[in-house]
Amino acid sequence: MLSSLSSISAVQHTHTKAFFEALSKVFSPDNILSRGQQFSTLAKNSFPFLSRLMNCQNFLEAYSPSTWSHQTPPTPGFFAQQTPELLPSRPSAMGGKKSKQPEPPAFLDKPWREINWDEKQSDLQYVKNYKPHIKDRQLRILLHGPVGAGKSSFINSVKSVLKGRMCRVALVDNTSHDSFTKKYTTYKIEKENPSTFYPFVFNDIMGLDPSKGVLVDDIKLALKGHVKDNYVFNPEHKLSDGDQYYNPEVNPNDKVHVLACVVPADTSSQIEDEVIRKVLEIRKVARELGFPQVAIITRIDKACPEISQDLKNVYKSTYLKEKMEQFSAEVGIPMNCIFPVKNYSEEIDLNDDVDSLVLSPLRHIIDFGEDFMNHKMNQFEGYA
Ligand SMILES: Nc1nc2c(ncn2[C@@H]2O[C@H](COP(=O)(O)OP(=O)(O)OP(=O)(O)O)[C@@H](O)[C@H]2O)c(=O)[nH]1
Ligand SMILES: [Mg+2]
Repeated sequence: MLSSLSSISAVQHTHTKAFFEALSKVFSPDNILSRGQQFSTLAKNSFPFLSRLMNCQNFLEAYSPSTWSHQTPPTPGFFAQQTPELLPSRPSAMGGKKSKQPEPPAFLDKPWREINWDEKQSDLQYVKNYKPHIKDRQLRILLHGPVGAGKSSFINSVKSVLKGRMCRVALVDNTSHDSFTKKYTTYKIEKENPSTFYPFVFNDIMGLDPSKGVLVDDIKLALKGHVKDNYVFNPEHKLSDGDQYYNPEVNPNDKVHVLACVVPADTSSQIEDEVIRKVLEIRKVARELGFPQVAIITRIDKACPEISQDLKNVYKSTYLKEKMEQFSAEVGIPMNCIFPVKNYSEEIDLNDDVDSLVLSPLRHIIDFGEDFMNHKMNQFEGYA
């Protein structure tokens, strides 16, 4: 065994992953499993270099956290078959409880995603010109996410960009102990012509909280169009058929077309594991119904001082990119459906860069929702 271990020791400097794969051949999984706890203690006590390797950064990189999620077990191989104490702690999304402290922000020379900062007008025009292919239809976009993530602020930001002036229609709160938004509310946005509206609406809901927030069952009902406006969410009881706010006769415009998960990027707004579990549950229902899903990452200015100084740094920040990748791995939303935004929060006047970042997800949401609506039309609205 010693000679085998010295040969392994030689491998450790080349690549940690390769090292552990070699090690797994020496200690067969069956043998390891049968010894379990004893083996891990023996390994830690007898081979100090092994203990060091368990904690080393190379290991984390070799077994990329981006491949981990609640649905996917850790990378197969030696460690997939080990007792939990041998596994490095799973990084948690968006600065969750278990995440390691973020490293100081670093910057890329070139942005990893292109945004044309000078094309705000064409993006704005695209949104203004949007008309659903199906006559008299409107897109319904449901926002969900942790308490204080910026759901209501995002609706205000969209409305401000489209109206060309600062708007505060959805009430926003700065304390964020409990969800400030309590009622199910549909927000329409007026066009320039009086009494005409954009053909998309936003639904704001109570925030997700480990114990007190909106119930996942109520979100499921909302997705299917069964929740009437002004319903006050009750964290104790779900809405049920027969209640005055239960909509039994759903028409196509009541149903949701795009589900947007709003999450904060800053570490001061850490997301609890229980909230992540609820997001996953909501995503599962939405996936079964075929909804397009996006994530909107807010408070990016609070997450990174360089972004706060200049929003154009948004896709140069490796810190933010890692945050997005972690969230993507945690909940399964692909990176190209995750959009960082800076909501209007302290500003009193509009800013072109803020507008550009808000328009970026909005364009995509409209495209995804339009495709979904047409697809469902072809399937005879089969998700009631
Ligand atoms: N700096 C900064 N602050 C933001 C941003 N988005 C939201 N906020 C602030 O975060 C706080 C919470 O925002 P809300 O819009 O009320 O969050 P919410 O998700 O609607 O919260 P609940 O309704 O309580 O679930 C407010 O003080 C906002 O001004 C952002 O992008 N940057
Ligand atoms: Mg709110």
